Amino acid sequence: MTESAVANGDSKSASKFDTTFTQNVINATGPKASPRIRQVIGSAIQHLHDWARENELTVDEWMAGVELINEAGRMSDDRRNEGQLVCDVLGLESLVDEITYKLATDASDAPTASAILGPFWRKDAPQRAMGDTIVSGIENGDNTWMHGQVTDYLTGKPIEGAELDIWHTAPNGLYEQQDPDQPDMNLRGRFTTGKDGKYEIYCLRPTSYPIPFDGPAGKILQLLDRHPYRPAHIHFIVTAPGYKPIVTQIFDRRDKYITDDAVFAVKNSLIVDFEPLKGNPKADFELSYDFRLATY
Ligand code: MBD
Ligand code: FE
Repeated sequence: MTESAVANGDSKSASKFDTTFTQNVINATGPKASPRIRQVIGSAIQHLHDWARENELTVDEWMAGVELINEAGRMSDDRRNEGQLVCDVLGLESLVDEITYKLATDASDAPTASAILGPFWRKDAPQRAMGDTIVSGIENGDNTWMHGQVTDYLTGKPIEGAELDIWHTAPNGLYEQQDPDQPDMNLRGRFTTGKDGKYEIYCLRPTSYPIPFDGPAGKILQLLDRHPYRPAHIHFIVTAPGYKPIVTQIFDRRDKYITDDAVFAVKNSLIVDFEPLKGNPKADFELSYDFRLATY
C-alpha cells in the first residue's frame, strides 16, 4: 500500500487494495454456511484484512494481539469474563447495545433506556421481599432508600409482577464474586412489584471504581494511556410478562467520571440524583427512579 493511502485516511478501504487474496478467503465459504454467517463473517474478514493492510501490521504486532486474546481466554471463568471486558474498553458492547435498542432513546416519554450488561451479573440472585435491603456486612456504605414505579410506557399503567434484578459494587469497588470478604450474593437481589407497580429497595449509593485492570483489558487501557474507572452505577434487569426486558444501569450525576466512563455506557436519561434523606434510620440517601417498559 502507498503512504498516501494511509495519510488520507480513506475509510472506504476495500477499493484501495488489490483484494484478490481477500476475495479468495471470503469465497472459500461453503454452500452450507447460513446467509447470516456468510454475511457477518465475510464482512469481518474483509475489515480485518483491510485493517491489517492499512496499518501494515507486523508479525510481532499481530502475535501480540493473538497473545492478548489467548490470555483473555485463560483468565476467564464464571466469575470473570475478560473477553467481554476487552470488548467493553473498546466500546463494542455499548455500540452493540446502541444498535440493538434503537427504541430506547433518551426522550423522557420513551421506554427506559438500555445500558450494557457488563461482566458481573449473576443468575439466580436471591428473591427478596419488597422493602428489604440487599446490603449485608457493610458498615461504611451510604445507605440508600431507592423506590419508584414500573409502568407501561404507552399507557402509564402500573405493571404488576415486574421483576427488578439489581446488583452493584461494595464501597471497596468490588462486586461480591470478586471479593472473598463479602457474603455470597451480597448487594444483589430480585424484587417483584405488586398491583401498584411500585418497588422499594434498600441499597448503597455506590462509588466509582476501577474495572479489573490486571489482564488484557487493563493492558489495552495502559497502552492507550487511559484510566480504568467507571462512574458509580447500579445495574438492573427489569422484566415483566408481556413486556420487553430492559438491561440497564443508572449513574450518579455527581460522580467525577460521569462524562468519562471507561466502558462508554452512560446515557443522559440514566443519570440520577441521590438526595440526602432525614428521619429514616435505615438510609442517608433517597433515590427515586421509575422504569417504563414497552410491550412486544
Ligand atoms: C462493570 O462493573 C461494568 O458494569 C461493565 C459494563 C464493565 C466492566 C465493569
Ligand atoms: Fe458494573
